[in-house]
Amino acid sequence: MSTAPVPVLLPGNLPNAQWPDHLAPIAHVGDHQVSTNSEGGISLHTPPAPQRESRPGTMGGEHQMTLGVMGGGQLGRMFAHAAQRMGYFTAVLDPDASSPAGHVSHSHVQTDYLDEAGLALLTAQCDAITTEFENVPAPALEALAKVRPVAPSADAVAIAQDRALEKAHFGRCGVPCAPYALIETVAQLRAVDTSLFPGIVKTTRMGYDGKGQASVDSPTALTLAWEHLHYVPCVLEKKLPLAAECSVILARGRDGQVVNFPVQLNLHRDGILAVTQVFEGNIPSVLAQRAVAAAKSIANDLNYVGVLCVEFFVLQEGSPDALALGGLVVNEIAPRPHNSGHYSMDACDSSQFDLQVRTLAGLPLTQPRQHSPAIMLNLLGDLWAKGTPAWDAVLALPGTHLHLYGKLKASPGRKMGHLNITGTTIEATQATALQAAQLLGIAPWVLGGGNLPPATPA
Ligand code: AIR
Repeated sequence: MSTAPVPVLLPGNLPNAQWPDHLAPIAHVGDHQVSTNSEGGISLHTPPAPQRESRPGTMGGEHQMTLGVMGGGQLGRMFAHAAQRMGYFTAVLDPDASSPAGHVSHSHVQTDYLDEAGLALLTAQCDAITTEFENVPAPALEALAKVRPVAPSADAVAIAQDRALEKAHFGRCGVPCAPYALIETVAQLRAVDTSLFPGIVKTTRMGYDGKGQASVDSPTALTLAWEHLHYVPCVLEKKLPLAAECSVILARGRDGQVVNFPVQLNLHRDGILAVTQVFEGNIPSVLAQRAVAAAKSIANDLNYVGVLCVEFFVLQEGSPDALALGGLVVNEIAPRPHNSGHYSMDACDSSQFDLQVRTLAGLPLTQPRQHSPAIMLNLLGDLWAKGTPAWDAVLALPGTHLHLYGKLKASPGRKMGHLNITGTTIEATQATALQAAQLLGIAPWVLGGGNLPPATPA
């Protein structure tokens, strides 16, 4: 979708933004005009701008400047924190009354993502809007984009929401992914090439953190798995011999400028990210360069604006698949900051959330610099099984940075927070991280992942 040029959201340069007379912690959906167009899309007519109080100490100066986010989970919360640090007001749309981002924002529009009155209220409050969850329906972003700058665009999010579209995009960019087959019909199911077994069947839509996936080793298992997945469109991906998983997070501005974080080495357990290690030499530099180049081409070809994460599989050296595919294949993209980039909050001079704010507001981007080796441990709900974890003991370790998301309920596999560990050397960082893990009951890992050449200190 083409949008009008967007002004930089700086003091004295404010588009037609609005904010209710009195800030309330929860903004209720008010009496706003909304209508549905003939194609079933959503049209929003925002009310006229009320007079807004001048707050010279905030971003916007004479006007209050508000950045909005669709989705109120932890990623929205960390975006809100970063935005507020720079003097923006924040507004969140999320159906959950106790959403982590809703709790810390100036406004929480508590409606469904497709609720027209809720979307109208969000646009009335915000100068620009982003998203923190790729499962936010693309039509909602399209409707918002008719009235306000939205980044990333609904088109880019729609591609990231659908594994089939995503893989087609990788193909267009010339970035290899695992061999796969699309399964939308019984005929396609029957025609699956047996070279794809053993494989993983994944729903094309609405999956994250290992949800909507099953391992299958035969056509019979695939048929059963598809039945289990209620015959929704799926892809079957060949299981490749993996040495490791890694990701690249970049930020791309409206002018096409791209900056990136260093490659993150990721360890998943039960389909959920467990540990991220980021330091010089965490993966061989030739693969790191290839991953960064691939991520940039994926973002450029989408004309992407915002923070993008691209996840990769590193293949076992010398395996036939590695020889055929070049050692590294792209797995998927996330059109938002990513769990594997949380270390940037404590180990880099700009975090991924700082860059999300900058891309949304049209502020300049500078290449982030990592100043310390870092290891991130995900704090999943399982750690709360026997009560509150021993934070005091963990925080007594040097270079530990605790981030808790304020979720009211801990359940197994649910991301409740993360612990960043920074240090002066890779070895010291690893030693502290292992101590913290032991205190928390997180299983240890091998520095650098074990299947890659050992890390080489900078
Ligand atoms: N999220 C988005 N895609 C993947 C993940 N993990 C984040 C977003 C979303 C939140 O996880 O911040 O709002 C949902 O977490 P939960 O624990 O409520 O399922």
